[in-house]
Amino acid sequence: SMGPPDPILGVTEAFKRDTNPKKMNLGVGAYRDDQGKPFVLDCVRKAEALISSKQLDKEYLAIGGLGDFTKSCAQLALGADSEVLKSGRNITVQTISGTGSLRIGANFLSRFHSASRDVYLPTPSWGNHTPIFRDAGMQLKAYRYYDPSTCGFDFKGTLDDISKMPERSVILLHACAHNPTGVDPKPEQWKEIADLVKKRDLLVFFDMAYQGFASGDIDRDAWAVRHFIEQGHNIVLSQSFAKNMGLYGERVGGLTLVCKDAEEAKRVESQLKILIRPIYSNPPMNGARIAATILNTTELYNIWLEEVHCMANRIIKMREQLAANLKSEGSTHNWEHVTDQIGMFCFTGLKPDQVERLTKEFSVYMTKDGRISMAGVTSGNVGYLAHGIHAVTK
Ligand SMILES: Cc1ncc(COP(=O)(O)O)c(C=O)c1O
Ligand SMILES: *[C@@H]1O[C@H](CO)[C@@H](O)[C@H](O)[C@H]1NC(C)=O
Ligand SMILES: CC(=O)N[C@H]1CO[C@H](CO)[C@@H](O)[C@@H]1O
Repeated sequence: SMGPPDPILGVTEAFKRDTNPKKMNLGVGAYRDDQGKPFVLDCVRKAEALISSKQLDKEYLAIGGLGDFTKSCAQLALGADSEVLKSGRNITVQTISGTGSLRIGANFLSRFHSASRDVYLPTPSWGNHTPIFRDAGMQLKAYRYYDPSTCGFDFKGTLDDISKMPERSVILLHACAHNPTGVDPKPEQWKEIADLVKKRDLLVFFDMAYQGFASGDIDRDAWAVRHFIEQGHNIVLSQSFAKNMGLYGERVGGLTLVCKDAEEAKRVESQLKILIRPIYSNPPMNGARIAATILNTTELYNIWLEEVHCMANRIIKMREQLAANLKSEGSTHNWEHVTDQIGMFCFTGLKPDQVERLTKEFSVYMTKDGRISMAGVTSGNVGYLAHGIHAVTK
């Protein structure tokens, strides 16, 4: 029988059919420059030129991927002076971007985490988390995360729900720039969450798809991940380079497991290889070469830091302009959450009927939950967007 279309990609289809010259696609989460054009980072172009000049071969990579890449990938997340890396109790495999890394991680837990197959997702979470874990054979559970009444973090609800999770369950946490809400815990709140998670003896699966994209600072955005590790949590970590290097279609990611010791890391590595081999044998090399070159070449690395900072800043600026324009349109609602939230997405709080009107009357395309991709907002269209939002929320 015919399956239903993908909810997010369906938004893009409808957008393409619309002939209104003012139309806006705020559905898909891909960065655009202030002209609304896809953006290829300068450090990526330079890395490509460097790679091309070396005339490298196209032999298969190892099952776990490119060694230069996995090494730099783990260092980026954990910090170069991480105790975990120094003691060798880490294992990182290159994966097919964040999705592939979540799925390999989910398959691994489904096969080996015999203590529990329950995985707790925040409500709401990235739409793909549910089928990823379900198809891997995990049992889906939920914990409170977002408070619709404040468009902010439901800290009490989160703590209450964690305190009731059966011991040794798996909990999925968004490391930064929570998708779809843009709502992150503050460091003090992360500390309490880490303590409670420890008390419940839960296994933490961090999804870090936006390192650098939230604050513009890669270390600040990795704070929660590093804090949990310092507190003795042996985490599972998914990383994606889709957003922070703009390598969407190259499919570059990493899956890291922090183990009890180097010996356990070796055993985990052996099983990850056994798991990956019958799925895709070995990962693609081009994007991993690009990312590894950037991460391992001082000049390109510094350009990258600057570019991540610029992308994050443009989004932060658009949030400010959207809130200011709503005010000057005469909206009397509280739009503070627009600037409080962080990362690629803004959870506007618009109701489904308001979203429908915004699409029908203003050709502004977004997901039904009221999420807009701030990356699709520019200085040229932010006024039009504010006008439309005000019109449907008066
Ligand atoms: C929370 C979250 N996790 C993972 C991903 C994975 O994306 P990709 O597979 O393109 O790296 C995304 C992308 O939108 C995301 O928002
Ligand atoms: C652990 O990290 C170190 C330092 O980054 C790296 O050299 C090593 O290859 C990693 N180990 C595994 C098994 O990935
Ligand atoms: C700038 C940088 O990170 N260089 C590193 C690239 O990789 C080699 C080999 O792993 C290191 O020795 C360099 O320090």
